[in-house]
Parts: sequence; structure tokens; C-alpha cells
Amino acid sequence: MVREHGTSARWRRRPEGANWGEFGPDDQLGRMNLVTAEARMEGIREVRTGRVFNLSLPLDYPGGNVLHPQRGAPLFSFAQRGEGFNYNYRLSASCPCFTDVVCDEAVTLFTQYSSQWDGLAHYGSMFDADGTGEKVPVYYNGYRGGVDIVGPGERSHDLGASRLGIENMSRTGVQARGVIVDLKRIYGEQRVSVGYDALMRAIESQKVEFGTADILCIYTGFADLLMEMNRVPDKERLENACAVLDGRDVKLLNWISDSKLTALCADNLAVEGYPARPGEGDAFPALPLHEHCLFKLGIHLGELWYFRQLVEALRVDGRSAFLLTAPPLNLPRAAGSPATPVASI
Ligand code: UVW
Repeated sequence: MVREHGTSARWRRRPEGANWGEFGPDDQLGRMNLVTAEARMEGIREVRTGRVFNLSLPLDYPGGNVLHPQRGAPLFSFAQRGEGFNYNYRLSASCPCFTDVVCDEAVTLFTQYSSQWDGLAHYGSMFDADGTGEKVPVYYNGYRGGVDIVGPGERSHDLGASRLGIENMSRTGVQARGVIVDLKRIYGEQRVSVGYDALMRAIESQKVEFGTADILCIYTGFADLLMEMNRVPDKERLENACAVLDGRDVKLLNWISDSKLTALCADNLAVEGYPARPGEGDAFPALPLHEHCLFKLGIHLGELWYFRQLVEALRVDGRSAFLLTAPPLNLPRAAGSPATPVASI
């Protein structure tokens, strides 16, 4: 089911439940638009003690590539300088009077290897946005694969996300009120699929109160296991550990639509369970929560964040809200970004 719309030159039809066009025909920010100065002040009012928590894993975690064969750990390289490298380089080489020593490096980073943001160009769907009967790769707000988001082999120039790139999110500063739900407290390290009912029970029992434009964080304990594994992840154990959201639960997806949450972040691999349980019909998304959030609603997803110390501190204080500051890299044309989110309480 789709809705005829026609307010945009880019698409004639939008998927059922999509908000395309609501933030303008050319919007590239999605729900981040809701983070106004007023909403930001709600976050700032949660800062009471001056304590801060870095919510990023070290970016060389999880380690290896067993969890995601296409993504590898950061790879360092060093530029030549003179006879050696620009590392422990003595500036006295250019003038004997100089006492300086410098280091510099280049790093190949898979943008979504470790703690990360999924940008709106990260995930699209095969969809008939033109009403011609032909399904083509489409992203949030009708932006097109092969046109706005271009991969190798599709065109030799303008590679990457010239629309929906992560730099759009970065420019907002990504500062908002964060709220966290502690699923580890309920389920420990059990792999459970958490749908609407279970999430609502957790939210109510932990007295998590949502404000306007909050970023919802889900603590499952998955990243704690990664830290314990010390860069040698045990794939089988991790695939069967800790809570994941049930992306196939329509009630959960509807709640996300109706809520005002601006982003959804978790300490696990994909926020939702992957692979999700089988869908209905001949064609369905493997990652239904990704489809719902990134493709239909423009809700960014944070993955592999690290919450343990924040959750412990909030628990002592009997709180679940904090100020979250989490800009991605201002890296034009990227579909995602490493993240160094900071919680202030
Ligand atoms: C998975 O790896 C399943 O999700 P993402 O591509 O969002 O990291």
C-alpha cells in the first residue's frame, strides 16, 4: 500500500507510513528537524552534576571482521617525509635549530565498523516511487540510488551520497535530550526479541519519561560483552546474546511513528534483530526497523554505542535522562559515520 502524494518532483508515490515531504520536498535531515533550540534546552536542563560519559567503544572494537565480513578494523598508514616517515619526525631535518618532533597518520576507517551513526543514505528500499510499476532503489524523501547516492560502477564521477550524506546530520550538532531504557537489567545477557509490549513494560517500570524530540537509547549489554572479548569477538556467543528490538512488530513500528523521538540508538549491532523473523508475502525487508526508521521516517540509527558506565551512574541517581551530544563526522557524501557520543548528566 502506498499513498499518492505528488508534492515532490522527485516522487509521485511514497511508501505507506512514510513522512516524506513533511519537512519539505528537499529535506535531508528527517526527524533531526525536531531538535529545535527549545528541545535542546530540555536536554541541557538534564545536566545536574557536570559528569560526562563517552559512549563510544574504542573504534578498533569489535575486532576482526567476524561480525561483519565487509567491514574491517581501522587501518593505519604513514606518509613518507624525507628519508623516513612523518612520524617521530624531527623538524631539525629542515633547520638544525628546531627542537620539534611530530607524528601524523592516515587511517582507513569503515564508517560503520564500531560505534556509529547510520545516515539516511545507509539504507533504502526497492520501491516504485514514480508509479510506473518499476521498483528502483529509493531512499528517504525519494532520493534515488544511482542518481543522488552513487556507488562504484554506476557512474565514474560524483561517487557517494551527494544527497542525504552524513554531513547534513553533522551540521545540526546532534545535541538533544537522551533517554535510556535498560533492557539488560530485565533480560541479562539472554537473546530476547523485544517488541512493543515488552518495551512499554520496560519504559513504564523504569519510569522513563519522554520529552519532545528525545533520542532514545537502548542498553542491552551487547557492547559490554564486546569489551570483555577484547577485540576477539566470539561470533556464536554474540549472535545469541542480549536483547534486540523486534523490527517485525507492527505495534512497535507504529509507536515509533507516533512518537516524537528523533533518533534511536543501541549498544548492539543493528538495534533490531538481524536477521529478523520471516516477513509476510513475497517481498519484505530483511531489516524492517531499518526500513521503517531510515527509509520511511528519516530517523537516524546509532549502533554499537557503549552505555555501561552511563547506565550505572544514572541508576545511582534514579534517573534515565541526560544531555546527549553526538555529532557524526562532518564528512561530505558518507552514508554513515563513526560516533563519539557524549552524555552529560
Ligand atoms: C547490520 O549490520 C545488520 O546493520 P547495519 O548495516 O545498520 O550496521
